Amino acid sequence: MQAEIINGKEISEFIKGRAAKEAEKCKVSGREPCLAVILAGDDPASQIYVKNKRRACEECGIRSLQYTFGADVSEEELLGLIETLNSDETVDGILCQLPLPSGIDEAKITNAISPEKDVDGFHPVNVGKMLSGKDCFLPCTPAGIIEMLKYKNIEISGKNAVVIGRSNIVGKPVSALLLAENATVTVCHSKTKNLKETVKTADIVVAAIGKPKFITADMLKEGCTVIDVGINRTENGKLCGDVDFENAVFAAGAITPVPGGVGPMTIAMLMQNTVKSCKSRLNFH
Ligand code: L34
Repeated sequence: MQAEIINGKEISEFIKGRAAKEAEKCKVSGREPCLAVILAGDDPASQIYVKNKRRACEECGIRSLQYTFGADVSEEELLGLIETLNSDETVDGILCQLPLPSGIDEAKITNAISPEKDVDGFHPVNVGKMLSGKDCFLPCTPAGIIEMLKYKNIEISGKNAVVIGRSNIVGKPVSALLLAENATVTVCHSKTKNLKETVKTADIVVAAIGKPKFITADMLKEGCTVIDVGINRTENGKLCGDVDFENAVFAAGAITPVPGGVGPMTIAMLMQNTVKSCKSRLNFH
């Protein structure tokens, strides 16, 4: 039997629709929500993602500001801009698209963004709050994954979730969020000895490795849910995930495609976070 294909595009439209309604309320009671995006360097993928973010802002009635720099931008320049945006009362969200050009200390930049405007949820204050289950900005990709599972009524509580990858922006935070939803979470990474056997135990697999088709059908437990976070480009420019979709689709019970899976969810959650920030800054809930 073929797995149900989880349509991230469709779910993201639902979330953006909800964000748009909230954005309209903000506008009525004060001003439009506003997101400032900083793009530095010439990573072609980043350019696409930032363009998609800007388009989503337009769809949701969120004002968007974009600041573009070359790969030769200095840390001081970025820190100066962030300081200006931090103290601009009309700016609700600030994000600096990663990766940054080499030589720039990503942590230093991330930490400079005011936690109240950190719609990426990357600031240590928000990471700490997330880990202790407090209200905060949740990182967009991990939050989008949880949202997808809930939207599809896929049970998380009591299930075995195996996360492959331990990055600060996906692997670690998605593990924390799955744990908060009462999953039994295992995190695999490059030093994991029995990866294949571990993945086989998973009811929910989150693949965030960055290697095309790393997760193959034979690793999956029949009927499991597969969330593919990878976006890899093949030689001919085609997008491909970390999961061998064509074969995994016959082993899994539900699976996300690439493109049209997690990517659009990341952007929808960013819209939700921006509106959340605006609402709290306008003092209504
Ligand atoms: N600061 N840096 C910061 N915040 C983020 O949340 C991100 N991320 C990741 C990379 N760096 C970041 C994103 O925005 C990944 N990411 C992201 C955003 C959007 C899409 C993919 C990744 C996306 O739109 N994906 C489309 C395909 C786009 C394409 O053609 O490449 C999809 O359907 O998956």
